[in-house]
Amino acid sequence: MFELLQTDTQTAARLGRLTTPHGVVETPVFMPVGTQATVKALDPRELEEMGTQIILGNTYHLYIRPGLEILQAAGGLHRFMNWHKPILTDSGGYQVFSLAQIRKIHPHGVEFRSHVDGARLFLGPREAMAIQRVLGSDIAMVFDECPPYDAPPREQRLAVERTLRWARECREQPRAEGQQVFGIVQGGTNAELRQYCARELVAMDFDGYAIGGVSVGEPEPEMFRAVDMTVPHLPVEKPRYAMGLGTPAQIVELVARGVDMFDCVLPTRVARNGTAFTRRGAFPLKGGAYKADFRPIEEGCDCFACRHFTRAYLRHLLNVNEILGLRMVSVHNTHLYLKLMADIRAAIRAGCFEEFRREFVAGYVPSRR
Ligand code: PRF
Ligand code: ZN
Repeated sequence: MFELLQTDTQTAARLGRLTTPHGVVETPVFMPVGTQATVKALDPRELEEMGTQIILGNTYHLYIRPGLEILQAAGGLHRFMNWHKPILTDSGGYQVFSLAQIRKIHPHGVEFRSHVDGARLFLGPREAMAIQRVLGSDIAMVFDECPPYDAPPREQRLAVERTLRWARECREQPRAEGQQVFGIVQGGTNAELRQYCARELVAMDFDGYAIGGVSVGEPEPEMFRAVDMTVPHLPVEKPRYAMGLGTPAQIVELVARGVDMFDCVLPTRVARNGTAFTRRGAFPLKGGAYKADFRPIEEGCDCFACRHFTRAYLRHLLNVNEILGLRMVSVHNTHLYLKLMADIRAAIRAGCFEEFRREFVAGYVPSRR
C-alpha cells in the first residue's frame, strides 16, 4: 500500500506513493483539514483544482454533528461531502482531550460531555473504529491519549500505556473495505518513552505511523527533538505522519527528518483572520500598507486568487467582512501549502532537496506564533 520510491542522499527525506481505495497519494503530502465535513471556505472543485490529493476529517466532530445515523444514511463521508479522493480521519482521541469536558477515563475509553450541547458521550477504541468504519475513510487513526506538553512524567507514561492498550484494541476492530489503520506514537519529549511507544506499536504492525503529542505548545526545538527521537524507531517501508503540523518552514524541516504526511489548520485558520502565507513568511493583509497595493498576494503565484485579485481589493473585502475575502485568502494559503509539497517532491526527485531546504528556510521569516 506504501511504496518507497526514493530516499534522499543528504537528508532523511523520502519520496513515496500511498495507494488507497479512493486513489493514489504522492508523498510528502499536505492534507487540508476538513473537520466538519468541509475544508473551511473551500469547495471540492477548488480543492481539486489546487491539486489536493487527500483531506483530513474528524471522528469527534462528525460523531457529535451530524451524527452516525446521518453519515450512515449518506453512504459515508465521501458521499456526504461529495469528495471522492482519499480521506484520512483522526480518531477523536486528541479532540476528546483538548475540546471536551472529560468526566472520567475508563479502561476502554473516555466519558465526556459534548463541547456543543453538554450531552454525555463515550468514545474509546471500539467506538472510534466503529465510527471511522461508517465514515469509510481510506485511513483511520487509532484512539490515543495526547497529554499536555507540560504533563508530569508519570502522566506521560500512563498516557503511553493507555495509548498502547487502546492501539491494540483498535487493531482488532472490524474496518471498512480497504481501510488502512495508523498507530500514533506518544511520549512527550521523553526519548525512552517515545522509543518504547514506537517499538510496541511497530510490533503490532500498523499500515503507517503517526507522531502525535507534538506541536502542543512546546517550543519549536523541543518539537524537532521529539520527532528526531521517534523517526529512527519507525520502519522505513511504512508512511510517517506528523499530526497537526506545521508552518511552511517546519514542514520543509520535517520532510528533511523523514516525515511523509502532514495536516495543519494554519493555512485556513489564519486566512480567516486575514493573514496570507507567502514563501517568505506570513503577513496580515488587512494592514494599511496594502491599501493601494495592486499586486497579487504573492508575485508568481498561480492560484485563483492571485490570478484574479489584488492585495488592495482583498484587503478591502477583509475590512468590510465580505465572505469572498476570506475565501480567496483560504484559496491562496492552501494553494501555497500544496505547491510547496509539489516543489518538495520535485526537489527530492531531482536530488537537490538539501539545497531547496537551505534556500527555503533562509528565505522564510517566521512570524510571532
Ligand atoms: N493525536 C491525535 N490527533 C492529533 C494529535 C495527537 O497527538 C495532535 C498533536 N499535534 C494533533 N492531532 N489523535
Ligand atoms: Zn496565490
